[in-house]
Amino acid sequence: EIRKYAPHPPGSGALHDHPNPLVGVIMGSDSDLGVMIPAAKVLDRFDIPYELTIVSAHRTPDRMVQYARSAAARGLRVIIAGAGGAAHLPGMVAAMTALPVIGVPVKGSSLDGVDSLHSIVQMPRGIPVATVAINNSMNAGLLAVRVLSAGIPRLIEAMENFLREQEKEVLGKVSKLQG
Ligand code: RP5
Repeated sequence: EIRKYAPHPPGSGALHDHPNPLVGVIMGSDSDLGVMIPAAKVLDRFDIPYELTIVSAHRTPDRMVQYARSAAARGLRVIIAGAGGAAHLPGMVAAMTALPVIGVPVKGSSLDGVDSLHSIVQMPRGIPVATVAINNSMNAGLLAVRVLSAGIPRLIEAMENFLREQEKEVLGKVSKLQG
């Protein structure tokens, strides 16, 4: 059963924003926050409890190990991990948990984020990381909802509604253009 989410100000940086989070939204640095907020907004929209925090693979390696190793036992079901540069966070976390990990390549100041994309998407065999487009944490949130929705009619219905709304919005623009 998917528990209801009690709203909180996203970006509070707390390790446990909700007592029973199902999704862990982590990022390598506070400089990634702006890119990662859309993932949190999607989870808000679908009433999914989540936590949002900073876990740096290279600056806080012990925290990363502790986070990944304890994630499943704490009740998380999906982890969304955003990182820029040599973006090893999603892969390292995936190596230390059996949970599905969705990686968000964050566009840094150099190389247009292609470095992050390659770091995340090119995981060697055995350790999968689902990778979304550069800076597209909204899709990471939507994918997390889809992962969670297996066997949960409320979530499947909510996703179908979302798709219909999106379609309606585009068709509205088509009619407007055509006058
Ligand atoms: C990575 O290095 C972070 O994910 C961030 O995208 C990048 C730059 O971090 P800061 O130097 O801005 O903290 O760890």
